[in-house]
Amino acid sequence: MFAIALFSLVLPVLVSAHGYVASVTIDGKVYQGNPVGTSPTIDSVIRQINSNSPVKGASNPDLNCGAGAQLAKDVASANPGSKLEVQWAGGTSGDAPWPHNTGPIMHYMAKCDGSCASYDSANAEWFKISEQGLEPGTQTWYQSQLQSGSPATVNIPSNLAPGNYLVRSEIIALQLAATEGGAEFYPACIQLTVGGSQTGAPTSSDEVTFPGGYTDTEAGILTPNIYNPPITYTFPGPPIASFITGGSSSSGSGSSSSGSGSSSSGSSSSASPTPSSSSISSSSATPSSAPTPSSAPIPSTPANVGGSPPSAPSSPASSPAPTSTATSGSGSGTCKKRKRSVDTDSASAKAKRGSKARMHKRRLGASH
Ligand SMILES: [Cu+2]
Repeated sequence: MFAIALFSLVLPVLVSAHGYVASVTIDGKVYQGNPVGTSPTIDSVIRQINSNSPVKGASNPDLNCGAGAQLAKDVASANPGSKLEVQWAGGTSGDAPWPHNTGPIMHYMAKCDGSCASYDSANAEWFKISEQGLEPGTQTWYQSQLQSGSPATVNIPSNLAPGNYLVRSEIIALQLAATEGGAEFYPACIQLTVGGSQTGAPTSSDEVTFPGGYTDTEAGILTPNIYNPPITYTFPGPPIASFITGGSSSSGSGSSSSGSGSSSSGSSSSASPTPSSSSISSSSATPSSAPTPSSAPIPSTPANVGGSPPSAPSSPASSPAPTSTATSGSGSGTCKKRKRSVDTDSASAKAKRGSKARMHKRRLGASH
């Protein structure tokens, strides 16, 4: 009896260290975030959260921009093709590395109604711009690179129309996701103004709300075989917006394929099917390794995000960044590290498509 009690006391501790976005670097300029749950001292572009614990449950309002997310004071300038390096950190003050290594990293964007500094994103229409799962040909998740201090990297779509946008960076940690409700969501929002004169925009079938875009039981969130290789990982949520992937039939009309595997993202071949497997990190910072799915027609428009190097404009090199205390790779994450011998097959059979996501749209309380 006592032994059991003790055990249950100890176990939660092992998985209790989590994290947040400590800073973001946009075309080389660093923007710091405020530490979790503190009185903000920086006019940041990153919406501050009040807990670094994971958001649990697909209908949780905090799935939008993170736990108790607050509007941020500033907005960062970016352009089509701009490179964002999102520095996920462990703990609450940016001094430890990201603690988890199992599960996808995804990025979404949504247009703000007016300035993002005053925009309540509870009903924002999010479209996916990138998704990264297992590194092609390996048994390693891209997420594991964050443990060594690398940022999650994503490019603003090179053909995105100008405007005010939020970028929603999301990590899902799946170490407990063999059980329904076990998936840990870590969303974070960054406020941007995107310049340029491109015209790319999502269609309504590309868009979802958060909550609304996920269910607790869909593939990629409920993952009974997460430690039972080989894994064929299916990303949750909508496919990458069609204007990014080239508008080819890949993401279809969004109406024809709910639930089915979609012809498009070359389901389970070996290479990562989406053109979005930008290097998170380490090696080359430039995302130039996107494998083009052989099956999919080559889009005339370069498939941005991690795809071909953006025709990017020179970054508006303006004032120097605030301090640049990006998290270093040192420190000690305390989260229990589960085994990470997930088998290859980075292929992701895309199961859900736009129409389904659309269906889930609904209003679920407000929170930023
Ligand atoms: Cu954690």
